[in-house]
Amino acid sequence: MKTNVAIIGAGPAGLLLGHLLRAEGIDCVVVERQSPAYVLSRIRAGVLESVTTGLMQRLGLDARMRAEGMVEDGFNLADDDRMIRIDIKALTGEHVTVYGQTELTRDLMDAAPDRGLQIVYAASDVALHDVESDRPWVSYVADGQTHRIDADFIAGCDGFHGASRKAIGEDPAHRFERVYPFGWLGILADVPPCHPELIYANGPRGFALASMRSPTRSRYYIQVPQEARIEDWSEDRLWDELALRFDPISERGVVRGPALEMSIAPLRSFVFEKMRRGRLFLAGDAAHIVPPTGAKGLNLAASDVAYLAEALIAWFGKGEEAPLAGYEARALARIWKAERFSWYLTKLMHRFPEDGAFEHRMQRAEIDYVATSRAMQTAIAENYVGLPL
Ligand code: RFL
Ligand code: PHB
Repeated sequence: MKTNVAIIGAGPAGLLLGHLLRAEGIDCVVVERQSPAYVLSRIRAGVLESVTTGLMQRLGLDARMRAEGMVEDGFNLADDDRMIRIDIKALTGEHVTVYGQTELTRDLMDAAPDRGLQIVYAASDVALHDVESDRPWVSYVADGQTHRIDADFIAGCDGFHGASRKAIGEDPAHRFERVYPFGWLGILADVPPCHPELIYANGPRGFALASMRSPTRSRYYIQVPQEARIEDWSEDRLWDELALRFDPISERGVVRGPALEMSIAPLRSFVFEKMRRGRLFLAGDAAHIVPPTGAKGLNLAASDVAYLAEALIAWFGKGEEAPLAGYEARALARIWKAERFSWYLTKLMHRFPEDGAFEHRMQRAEIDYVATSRAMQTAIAENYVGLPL
């Protein structure tokens, strides 16, 4: 098979890139290791910046998102029993949209056949070849047969554990990493959220987040030690913990219900600064990870592919090399700022096992400063809604 751009990975980065290229008549094929059902079963992001919703709008794929997504004009930081509302609408004129990654992915998947975007699911042993030549190619195994895709370019959108970053070469000089000594235990349930807006809470029992997917579906997380195992957490134990943390500060208190999903995600900050090798480009989690505090991961994947699509469109349309040459620097400038914000909010809102009384007083002083300073709140709000492209 021959195509213009072979895209590895059908997560948000790969699917968005595929649609952006197809909208300009550029041929592409997406190769995904998992099945469609598996991809849709991963419960991840919930908060979208206008950069991300804007891309869906530009593609004309935003009808369901506009109908079902929840516009949020503010969110809350809680410190023990004090709530600080960050009025993002008043401070920035913008809002964020609560719309699950699963739903966004489904919209992109469903629209693929009509837009001529071919997606090969359940492709195993995906390998990248000759990425420094003008004719890079991808091989994979499906239905017991080895297939080959010849392309002009390869886009590595295959997440943190994918094959593309390895094909760039895992030189430690390009890796910048911080692993946090805790994870997030999350639960999704069809119960009304405890509060109309998100609450990021730093309490004596550790960090907790009250989020949602709709007025009838809640998403909660709590900080758990790095070594915590999901088997040690019954649903009842988690609901008890959430009630302890949110009943005193939320509008309605925590409503319990059967879990639709429960899982633990480790927290990591990671940037791989080499996002290009020859005709291979990385985008999204393949090149960087943020801790979920701040809700930046999916949104960064979206801004990467907006830049990459623009550069590829300029190459195919006008033969321009410069936008492709500038992709890495342009993407990294936004990535590092989102890394900084996610790291800052993680440090501000979590209990670190190595921290003593002094560090805790520093955290409290910082939160107190946020509570009383419009400048601090504006800085937080403008990062939360997303820095401009
Ligand atoms: P993905 O979504 O990991 O997709 C990569 C795809 O590549 C496939 N793949 C391969 N395909 C072929 N060959 C291989 N060798 C392959 N290896 C992997 C995978 O199966 C997969 O389908 O990366 P992408 O597209 O870059 O998207 C990134 C986002 O998924 C991620 O950044 C966000 O989910 C992060 N995130 C959040 N981001 C936000 O913007 N807002 C949030 O509110 C938010 N909350 C979260 C989050 C991530 C979380 N977890 C579980 C990590 C909350 C959590 C709990
Ligand atoms: C979510 O709803 O899953 C969510 C919201 C905000 C975050 C992270 C995750 O910062």
